[in-house]
Amino acid sequence: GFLENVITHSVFLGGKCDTSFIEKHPELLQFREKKDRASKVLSFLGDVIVNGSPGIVKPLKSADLIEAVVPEVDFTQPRPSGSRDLFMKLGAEGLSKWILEQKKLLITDTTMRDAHQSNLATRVRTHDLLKIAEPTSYLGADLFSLECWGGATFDVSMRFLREDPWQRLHKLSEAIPNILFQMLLRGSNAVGYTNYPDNVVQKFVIEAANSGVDIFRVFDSLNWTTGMQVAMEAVRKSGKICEAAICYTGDITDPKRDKYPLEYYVNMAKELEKMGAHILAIKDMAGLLKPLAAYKLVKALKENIGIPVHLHTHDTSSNGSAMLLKAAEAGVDIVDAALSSLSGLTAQPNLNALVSTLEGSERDPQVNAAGLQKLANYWETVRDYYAPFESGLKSGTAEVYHHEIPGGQYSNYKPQVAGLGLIERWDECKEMYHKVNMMFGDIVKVTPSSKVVGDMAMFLVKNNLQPEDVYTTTEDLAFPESVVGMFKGMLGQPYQGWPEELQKIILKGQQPITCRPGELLEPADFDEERLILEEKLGHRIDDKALISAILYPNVYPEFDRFRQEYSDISVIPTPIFFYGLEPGQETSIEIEPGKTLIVKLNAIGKLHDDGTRAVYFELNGNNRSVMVRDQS
Ligand code: 3PY
Ligand code: ZN
Repeated sequence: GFLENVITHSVFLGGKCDTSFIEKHPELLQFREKKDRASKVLSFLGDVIVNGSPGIVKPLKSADLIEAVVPEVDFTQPRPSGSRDLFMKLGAEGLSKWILEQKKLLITDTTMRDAHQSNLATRVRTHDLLKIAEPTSYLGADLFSLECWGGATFDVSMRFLREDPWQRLHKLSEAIPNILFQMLLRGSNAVGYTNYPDNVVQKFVIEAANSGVDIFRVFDSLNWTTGMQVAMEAVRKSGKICEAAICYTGDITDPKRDKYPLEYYVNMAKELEKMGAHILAIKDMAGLLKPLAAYKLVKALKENIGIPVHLHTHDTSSNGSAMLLKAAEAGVDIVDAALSSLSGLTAQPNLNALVSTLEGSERDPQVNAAGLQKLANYWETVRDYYAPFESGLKSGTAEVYHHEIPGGQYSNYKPQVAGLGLIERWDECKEMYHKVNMMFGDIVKVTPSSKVVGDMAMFLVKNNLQPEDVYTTTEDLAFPESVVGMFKGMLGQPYQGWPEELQKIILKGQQPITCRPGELLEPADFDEERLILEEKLGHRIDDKALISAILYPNVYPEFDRFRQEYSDISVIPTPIFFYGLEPGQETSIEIEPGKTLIVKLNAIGKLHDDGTRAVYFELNGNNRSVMVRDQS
């Protein structure tokens, strides 16, 4: 044990130890009980069976959920060539030209990222993605791209699903080598909620490019192009496709909402083209772009820039399909949509319906409609597994034009409100979101600026305050940290600046910055950070893990500890992962190719005085039990 601990220690492996190494590292003398993979998986299952899954108040019964049918595909046939093959041949510039030459409307499928981020709080697991990955590479081969990474998926996969986002990306790209992979990158905020040093953003892009991302949709949460520079340059340098986004807010057809008129977006688009974008994205994160406005905007952009236009929206109002149709009429090159069963509500409009609508028209997307229906059928069953994460919205709502909550935030804001015990004041919280936006000067709201608006709204509701009270109260208000940071300039600068009086009140004498926050942040010392982390974790880590830990310094170590204790649990089928087993129920878990555990729950033991219970299983026919701490 001792020797093994020494020779597997990160410092020892790093070759940087002298003779004092053993004295300085008392942890070498602590022997961890070595558990095999199967025991770790059983420990995890035991915990879910006794304590449930974190955040799920009303669990389902896994036995009631049926296994999703994976469509039959003849894998002996060669894989159809797709957009990624084209990109390999043409490069980024060549692909951009090719897009402009297409008459057909190109389609990005967001099912694997934004659709479930928006409708299911980002909870879709790698297990369900991987099962449909290979069929997708055949049946969806005519799609322009698959959005399958970035946004909140990075955070949620480690924090809640306990799985490695890099592994998800890598495995998906192995299974789908022919279709372009697209990710959402929050500019200087990478895939987090705060500004990171430039070299962290650069390294993140390099690793993501190496792991399978082809198109990086880069945006800034305040539409501050300065904040997009580093990320855009890093993408261009990696040889991948730089898609720069203008975030759409307000309403260009409403003369009363004149802060962001048509020219504002056209100017921003021209600037992004100059900055080296291969594709321009219209990022309508809340679904505020109305059909007639879309026609105007797309027409104007097509007239003023020479790169393709890619339109992203959310169907919160249920006007999404009409909007896409008008945009297609105006000449938009690519649109985002989601497979029908995960579409609509706060997610993207219905992809299959869009395809049918355009069939036979000038903009016929020329995709395999029957194949895409089979994929949608798979997701229809899978969606049931995630029922506790649904937003509760049952229909589209025009109210979104008023509150302007982004689709990806809606299914997150609601549980946050509930977590503060304010759910019976949900309507007030939505209204307050609107009021806070106006108070902040009518800003672009998208992660992370949207989160700040949400934080402030919840703060005011919780404290029974109205925005006016902030100016008049004699009380010393402890504003949320995110609000102070944003007004300090840590997310960059909003169009036309911050309201000055409010900024003074929030900053309480602190001086705001107006430069790029990245300029003030020390570059990360990757070697140093790696050493610190490896010592803390007690094992070596690769570059991707290092990036995860730098982006999420609190989440990553906890995720790592979890994985040490329970192993890689992304292999467990989703119903079992969330809801466990009932006594007598059996499941099979393929822990690695060809190695399957047949697990049956026999019984749950009585509560012991020390707060633990035994959980009795049958593992591949042998009796096994694990002790679990009962948290109830
Ligand atoms: C994200 O940043 O996660 C978004 O989806 C923004 O719309
Ligand atoms: Zn979105």
